[in-house]
Amino acid sequence: MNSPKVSVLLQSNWAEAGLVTDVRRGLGSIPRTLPPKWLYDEVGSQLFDQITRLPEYYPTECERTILRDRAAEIVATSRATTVVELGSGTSDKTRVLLDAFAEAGRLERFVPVDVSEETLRDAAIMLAARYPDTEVEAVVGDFTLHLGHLTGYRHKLVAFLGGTIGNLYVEERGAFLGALADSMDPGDELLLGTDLVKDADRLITAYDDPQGITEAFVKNSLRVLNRELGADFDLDAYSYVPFWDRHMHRMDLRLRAEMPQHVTIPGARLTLDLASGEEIRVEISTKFTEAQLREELGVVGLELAQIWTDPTDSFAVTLARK
Ligand code: AVJ
Repeated sequence: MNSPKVSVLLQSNWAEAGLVTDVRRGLGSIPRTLPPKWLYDEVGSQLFDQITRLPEYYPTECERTILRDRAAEIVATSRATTVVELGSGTSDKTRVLLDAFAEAGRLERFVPVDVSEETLRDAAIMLAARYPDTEVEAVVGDFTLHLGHLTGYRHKLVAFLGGTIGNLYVEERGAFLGALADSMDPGDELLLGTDLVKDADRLITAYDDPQGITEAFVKNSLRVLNRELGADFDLDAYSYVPFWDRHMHRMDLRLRAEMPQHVTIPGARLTLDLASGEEIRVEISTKFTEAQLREELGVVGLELAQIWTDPTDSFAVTLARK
């Protein structure tokens, strides 16, 4: 039996402490923001899963297509023997890639990294059984905090898929890429999934589905605060405002108070007075061009080796090397 190893780097109070800090910092100042990582509680993860199956939401399917059709090419272009996956979840989409590495006899080690210990343990057991010759070393960690712990592997490819990098604000993205590059040795590689700039209609439709699933997903952030911090947000008092910021190349998903709101958030020792029309920024989803990718990776010393897109040129998977 191939047993996975699981290391826990997160402290048990990670979520509680992090949420309070983020809420005090983000909601306590103007413009009011809430980091998107708190969208993914049980309900939020289920809603996101539904989003990925909406006909309007193209990114998941496009990335899956690229990984399926190009897995062998990606493996042939890469020189890695260890695959690290950041925000791995169930590693569902990654499996076709891992299969191709294993088939080529190149999957010595797989290191899935995720904040959700339960999901990760289940995934690690499944993956160890699927790849009997591979060491599965799961890490329960936050990829914004624990990149420094991933330096011990030689010849690694760090996969960061799903377009999650697009959720970081520009400064956060620069800091993240810098820390990531620092955690890599010369020759190590990054496999990055990013959504691409495209016409506004298609983008807005992908984030404003007629069934209202995306709206429910974004509004769930307030429900998380009500439950975890004893807040008293009235969800019906907010409307969902998704818009395309064409200067920043990003979808900007907000909640707007339609009437003045007095909100108490006891768990964060915070009270808010929102004016009528005031907005809370819940999530951005940045879209890239090839030139932008090349530039931002270049700044941190990563050279773009190859970029694969789906047949509709909607989404990109990029291999870069240090
Ligand atoms: C999973 C974070 C990449 O930005 O498209 C989908 C999240 N938010 N619909 C994205 C999301 C609203 C998604 N990411």
